[in-house]
Amino acid sequence: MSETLSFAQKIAKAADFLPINGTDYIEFYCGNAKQAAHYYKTAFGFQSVAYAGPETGMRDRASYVLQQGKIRLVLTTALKSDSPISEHVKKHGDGVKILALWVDDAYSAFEETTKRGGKPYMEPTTVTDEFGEVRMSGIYTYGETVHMFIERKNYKGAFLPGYEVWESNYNPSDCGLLYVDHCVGNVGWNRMIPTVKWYEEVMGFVNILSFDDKQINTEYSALMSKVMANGNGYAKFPINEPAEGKKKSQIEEYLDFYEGEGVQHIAVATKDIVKTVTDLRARGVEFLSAPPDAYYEMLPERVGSIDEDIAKLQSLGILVDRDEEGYLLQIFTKPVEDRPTLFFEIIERHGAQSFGAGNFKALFESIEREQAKRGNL
Ligand code: TYF
Ligand code: FE
Repeated sequence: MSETLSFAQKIAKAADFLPINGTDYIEFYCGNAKQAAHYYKTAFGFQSVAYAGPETGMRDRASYVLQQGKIRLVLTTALKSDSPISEHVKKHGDGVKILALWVDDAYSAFEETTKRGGKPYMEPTTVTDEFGEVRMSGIYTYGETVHMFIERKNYKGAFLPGYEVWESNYNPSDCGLLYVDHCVGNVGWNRMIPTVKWYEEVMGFVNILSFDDKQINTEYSALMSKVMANGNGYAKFPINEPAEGKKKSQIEEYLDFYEGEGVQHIAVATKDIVKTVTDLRARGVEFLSAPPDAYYEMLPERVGSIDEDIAKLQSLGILVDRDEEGYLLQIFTKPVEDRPTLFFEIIERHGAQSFGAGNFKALFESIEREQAKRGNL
């Protein structure tokens, strides 16, 4: 690695034409949003927040808004086959359509990014109801994925104008998930350089970490990865590109089954990963298999002293890594759909600002075991 600057020094070099306060919401286009919402409540501990559909005057779709900590998910389904939502689901299966960013000025966000080459998805629009005003706009990023820019003045409604409060009598408890740490995109062959350039030029982001295929090459799972971040580090978008390996890269498997570029994983933070993962497992969330015993035997030597009990981490399959600034704990779910596409990462940071490079070998071998079961290696 060529890093001589700290993470903080690197992001300080980001441009300031697009101030971002964090992730506003992540919207999935799915085949059956009603059931998907039930899954994210039951399995992941999200809470019912808002609803839009025919009952609220939205004729062509139904959207369920869920929240846990600061993480807001929107699950949207089309009500007719003749809909861009249906087209999206037909091609990609259930997946992330929108990574929405909370900005101070949605009009200037659109202006600044489109004049630098961003492709418009939604012209700046002001929407109002009795609870106030929200301004929004959007541009395309990789594949058919979109970055929406959401400006909430003093909006007091449940989510956005058009949505009603969703009062549900089914409210499973939360699992301690707090905020979106990062969202990873998979791009096609030779698409890394233009995608990194796009985040630099259009969004003003900086590249804070890079891994090439020589650093990330298990037996089969060859890939390259570059992390793009904005100026305060609240928006972090790692980008993966497949690389040639002995067999099919996990990124290629994704591209084949998503039928294009898209969001590969959403990393969500917790302050107590042992409790969160214990809860999630009890609720039926499936995680990648734990690395071999040798991984945990080597841990004290590799990461030094940590607050958690290693035997406990091992029994849950939680991975550990360390960088100059501290350590992190992480674990990955299996894909949450039938297509081997989107999955989740649960992460707990103790100072470390990196992404678990020391776990790549163990992690990717675990991913390959799943790829082999699917016959896609
Ligand atoms: O976000 C990251 O970089 C880590 C590791 O296909 C990772 O979570 C990288 C690539 C990948 C799966 C996980
Ligand atoms: Fe990650």
